[in-house]
Amino acid sequence: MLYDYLIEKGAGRELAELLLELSRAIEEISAVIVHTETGKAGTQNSYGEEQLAMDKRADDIMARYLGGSPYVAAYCSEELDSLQTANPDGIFSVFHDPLDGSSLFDVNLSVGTIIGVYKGADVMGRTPREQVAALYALYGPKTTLVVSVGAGVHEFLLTEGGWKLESESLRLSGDAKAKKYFAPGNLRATLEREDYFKLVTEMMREQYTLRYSGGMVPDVNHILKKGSGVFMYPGMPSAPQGKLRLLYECGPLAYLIEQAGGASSDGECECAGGCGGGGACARAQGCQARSVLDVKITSLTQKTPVFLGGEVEVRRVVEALSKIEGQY
Ligand code: P6P
Repeated sequence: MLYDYLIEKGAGRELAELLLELSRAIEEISAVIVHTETGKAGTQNSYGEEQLAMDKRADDIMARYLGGSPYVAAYCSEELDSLQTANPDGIFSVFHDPLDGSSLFDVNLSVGTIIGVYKGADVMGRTPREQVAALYALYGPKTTLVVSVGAGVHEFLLTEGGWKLESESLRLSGDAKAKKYFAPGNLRATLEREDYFKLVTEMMREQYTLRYSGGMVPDVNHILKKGSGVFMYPGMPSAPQGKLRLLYECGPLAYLIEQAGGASSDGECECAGGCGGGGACARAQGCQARSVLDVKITSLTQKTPVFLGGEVEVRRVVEALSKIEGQY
């Protein structure tokens, strides 16, 4: 089912085979999650963040599938320090967050796996627009897999009989009458930047419904499944690039949101005036919010501010938030 569907959507045989292997890794992670204790692994990742036993378990499962795949030349994850060489004859490189939102794992909230796939072994100097596929798994009450190979966004449900197509062509409707949801992350930034405080306050006054769990996968999944909403995780003077990683989180999710007819941005405004940043010009000349997909990849651990959702809402956010020194 999944393999044939991916081929039908235009994936070549090798890519469809790779995504099938990744779906098997997700099945294994899903099964392990239910029975794994929530203890700490006693180690830290390359960001100095405490790793949970389940972080390591999920990363090890992914590494086993990626390292053993004939299609993978190289891979890296949020939990690893460096690019891992896999098969010298491999075609793709894979970047993933094996258990995103793991800090929610010990309180039994939904977590996910995020995966971006590129052709070639080296992505430095390239952009997430070159991804040939992106997908996430959501380990909620149900385990679902949401994937795109460049022909729309499609959701599969893990059943006892395997992966079954649950929703075809998820779309962000852009309908102004659709219910308004927002996921304002990094609220601590409102203490450091008046523009974000003002934007969040305005959206509350406009009666946006809050849907923020602290897990990027369930929060972005909510936007895709409802067909409306905006996820925000801005930078701030004490952390201009924010917290979320370009390769392992923002790039794949931006690919999926844009494949569903939505928009993404890092907050940069590429206006005709060439001001090189959000703020004054955006209001004057119409904001050309730079897509997350066009952010140049300069390191494996690169972070970026990120705004994902309906086109109108993403543009509004970029116009409302000004450039922070050192943010771009
Ligand atoms: P905060 C989870 O740790 C994560 O990486 C994303 O899944 C999530 O959107 C974000 O961080 C939550 O960050 O600052 O709200 O804890």
